[in-house]
Amino acid sequence: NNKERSFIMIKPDGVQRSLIADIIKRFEQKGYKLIGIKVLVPAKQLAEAHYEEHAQRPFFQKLVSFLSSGAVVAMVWEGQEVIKFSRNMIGATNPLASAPGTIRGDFGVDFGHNVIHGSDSLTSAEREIALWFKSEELAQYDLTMQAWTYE
Ligand code: DAT
Ligand code: MG
Repeated sequence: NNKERSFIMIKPDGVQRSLIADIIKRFEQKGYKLIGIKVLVPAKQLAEAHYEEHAQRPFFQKLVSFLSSGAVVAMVWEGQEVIKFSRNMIGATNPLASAPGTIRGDFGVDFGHNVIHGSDSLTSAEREIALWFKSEELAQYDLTMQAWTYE
């Protein structure tokens, strides 16, 4: 279904390294539709809620302070299989293991600073979108280009 939505976030390292336009360009050129976007410095509480599944992991505090250490670009992208496919575009969690051509493979070097987040399932996409966006912050509109993206 081409209404599937994923939560995609450029992390503080990606913003500081001027990768915003490059990353957005990849999603836009793929044919996905941007329906929500904002820049914010996440409060620690929001960062903790975002990564709650990792609360018991030894790297949790470091992860949360990193995410709230600077501005992030939080986005919602819509399109067919966008959750699974954007994970492929993003690449493996460890930038050293992520393939060239993926966002982490092309732009990242170290584990904690891996440039971007993308939801890993429908359940986490729904949870993360609701955590970061109010429903009125998500735009409903038609992209005429989509008649050419989808057959
Ligand atoms: P992903 O971001 O690919 O969904 P994840 O959900 O397993 O990966 O982990 C969330 C973030 O936590 C990840 O982007 C980087 C950090 N992280 C994961 N595993 C780690 C580890 N073993 N050591 C340090 N940081 C780690
Ligand atoms: Mg994850």
